[in-house]
Amino acid sequence: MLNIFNIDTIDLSDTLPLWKLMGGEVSELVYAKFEPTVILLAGLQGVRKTTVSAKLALYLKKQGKSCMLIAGDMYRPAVIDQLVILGEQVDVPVYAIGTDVIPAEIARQGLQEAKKKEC
Ligand SMILES: Nc1nc2c(ncn2[C@@H]2O[C@H](COP(=O)(O)OP(=O)(O)O)[C@@H](O)[C@H]2O)c(=O)[nH]1
Ligand SMILES: [Mg+2]
Repeated sequence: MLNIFNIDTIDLSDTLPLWKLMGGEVSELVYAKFEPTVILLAGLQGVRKTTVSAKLALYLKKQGKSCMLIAGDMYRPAVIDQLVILGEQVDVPVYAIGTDVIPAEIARQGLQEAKKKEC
């Protein structure tokens, strides 16, 4: 039986293209030459993207950066609330406009807002 909790026992050969695409190494954050820097977290459901985004925002805030979180998931309203709550906890603004707009448009509007607020 496959032990999903021990990565050493899983044959990753089938997933290699994805690993190659995403990169397997840890690297420094690269900031954009012209602000704002946009960081997109991509991954399967439950891999901690939302949690990490709030932790990352807190980390960046402590580095003296101003940042904004954008709630781009239009399919699961609860995760918008999740990000809003986490944003409150780390005291970082969250751009959320609900579930009626497609993610690309949410990102575009959120970026516009971030620029306006000089995030
Ligand atoms: N126990 C524990 N749970 C965590 C941790 N980080 C995230 N979670 C929980 O794991 C679940 C999935 O995380 P989430 O950030 O929502 O994943 P996403 O679907 O990739 O956005 C949520 O219920 C989180 O509260 C952690 O460090 N410890
Ligand atoms: Mg999420």
